[in-house]
This record gives sequence, C-alpha cells and structure tokens, in this order.
Amino acid sequence: MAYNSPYRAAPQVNAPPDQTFLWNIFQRVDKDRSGTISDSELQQALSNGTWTPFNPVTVRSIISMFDRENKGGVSFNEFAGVWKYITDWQNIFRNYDRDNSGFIDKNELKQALSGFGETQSYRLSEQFYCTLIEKFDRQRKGQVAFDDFIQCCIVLQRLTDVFRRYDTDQDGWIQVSYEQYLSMVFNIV
Ligand SMILES: [Ca+2]
Ligand SMILES: [Ca+2]
Repeated sequence: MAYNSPYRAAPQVNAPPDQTFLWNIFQRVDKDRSGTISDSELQQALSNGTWTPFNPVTVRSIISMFDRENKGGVSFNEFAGVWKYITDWQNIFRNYDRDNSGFIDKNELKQALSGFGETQSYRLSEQFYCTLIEKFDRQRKGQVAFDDFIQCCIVLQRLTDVFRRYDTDQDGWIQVSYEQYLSMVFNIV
C-alpha cells in the first residue's frame, strides 16, 4: 500500500515568482487593505472554472495551512506559499483533466491519484473512486471541479497520514481501540 499525496510528489513546474509580482497580486486580493488575506478575500480571488463560488471549506483549509500565527488570514510573507500551493494544484488539475472539460471524472481522478509513480501514489479500488467522487462532487455532476478536487486530495492525505501513524509496519492494516479511534478522528474533524 502506498500513501504519499499527489501534491508532495507533484513535479515542480513553476519557477518561484518574483516579489513585485506577488505583491501586486497580494494587494489586489487584500480588498480591505488590512495586510492579511481573509477567507472571503481569497474565496473571491479564486475560480473553480464555473460560476459557483469557490468551495469555502477548501479556502479555509488553504488559509489554515499557511496562517502560522493563527490570525485568521495570511500575511504577505505567507502569501508566496499560498500562491505556489494553488498554482501547483492548477497544474496538476490541468494535467489530469485529460479531456479539458474543466472537471475531473472518475477515470481522471484515478489517473491523478495513482499517476505519480509506484511509491508515490494511492492504490484504491474502483468502488472507492466512486465513493470519492460522490463525496466531493458538490455540483452534482458526477465529477469534481477544481476546488473540490483540491479538497478531496487534502482530506485523503489527512486521513492517510493519521492511519499511517498507527500502521507502523505499513501493511495497510491497523488494530485500534475505541479511544484510539476517537483520537484519530479528532485529529481530522
Ligand atoms: Ca484583508
Ligand atoms: Ca475532465
């Protein structure tokens, strides 16, 4: 069983953008000029390729990943990380959206999650790919948009990381007590 997330294993296609370029974007996104980018400011700046607002849960996940001081938003020095994170995901999404439909369907998701080489991929059953699509398909199209695709990968990675901590011999099986199970879940919810 292999675990590593597609994000970690993703090819680095982008050279780091320069500070002036990032500063201009930061200022445009920081609408109230507070010096930090809030959830709603980031949400407004992001597009999932449809006319619906970007998934607020994905926005929250991204902000909390880079908001080191827990101030409810990201400052300019944290913004470079956010920018890179999102552009890396965009590249992955475009790469695996093979038919350029703007959505990732079940087969494309399978390619994405298993397509990063033998040791760097998820190995999941056909049935579980259906479950993933059903769970993260917010627009009820039978496939996932960009924001929901990111969320799917984030959740899968979090759950896998927790499982992996208990799966010390890495055979894909764990035995946990009721309280260990609760602790596992509390790490995620
Ligand atoms: Ca702001
Ligand atoms: Ca597609």
